Amino acid sequence: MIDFQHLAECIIRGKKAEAVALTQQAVSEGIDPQVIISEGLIAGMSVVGDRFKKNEFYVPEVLIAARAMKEAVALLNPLLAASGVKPIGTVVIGTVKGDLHDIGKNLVTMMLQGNGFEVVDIGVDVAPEKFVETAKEHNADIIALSALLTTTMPGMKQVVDALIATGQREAIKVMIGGAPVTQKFSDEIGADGYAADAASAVDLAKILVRTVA
Ligand code: B1M
Repeated sequence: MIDFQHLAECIIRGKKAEAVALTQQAVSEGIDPQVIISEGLIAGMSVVGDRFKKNEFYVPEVLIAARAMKEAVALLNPLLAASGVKPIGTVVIGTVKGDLHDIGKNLVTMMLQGNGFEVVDIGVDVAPEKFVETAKEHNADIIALSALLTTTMPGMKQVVDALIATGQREAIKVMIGGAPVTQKFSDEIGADGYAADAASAVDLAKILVRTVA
């Protein structure tokens, strides 16, 4: 019988092969993939997020845990698709125009995926129109914008403006983050929220997805 605590511990420690083997065992035992995700994988990733917030874990530990999580989820994805389980929300994420920094964005992406969101990652140096088009195409709940340069931060406002111009501002939430970004800036540009790190981004996305019109 699968020990979910053990599976969660494998995610926390980033033991990829063992996490995948235990996930496979759970599947073989006929356990619902959604239960495997929530009781084992997300349980582990939540601990990783908490430790990261408290500076008990640093970027390498989070990346290793996220990699283990990704492999285990990959095993479950076909089963989830077949059973019609819905993600808790869809997020289109990217780094804004002119900005090539993607390490933080990738961390946020993995944490969101690890917590049950479907994430469409459109990369770096993304034009405002591309965010809006992709969000529409995927019927996204949230556009998530990352910027690491003070010079590219205005690109975040351009995405908000592009949503307003295309009449979609009410339907799609905008969250922003990155080292130079602040809550004050988020308020100034009319975004829906700012998150300081990847774990807080998950908390914010969970709140925003509940308020989508
Ligand atoms: Co650049 N760079 N860089 N750089 N770089 C910074 C950002 C800088 C602060 C360094 C410095 O001068 N001290 C500085 C910006 C200064 C400023 O604007 N105020 C800078 C500069 C100037 C530049 C160039 C212009 C340098 C040059 O060419 N003259 C150039 C610009 C290129 C471009 O983008 N057009 C450049 C290039 C690069 C590299 C390519 C070499 C490389 C990027 C590699 C890559 O990303 N693939 C790089 C790096 C690595 C950095 C530093 C050293 C590290 C950034 C990083 O990855 N941090 C950085 C200095 C620093 O921060 N100490 C620096 C780790 C990452 C996990 O943190 O990205 O903050 P971070 O993400 C966090 C949170 O911010 C948050 O969650 C993450 C996890 O906690 N978060 C979100 C991020 N996005 C979020 C989105 C959310 C929510 C939370 O919701 C949507």
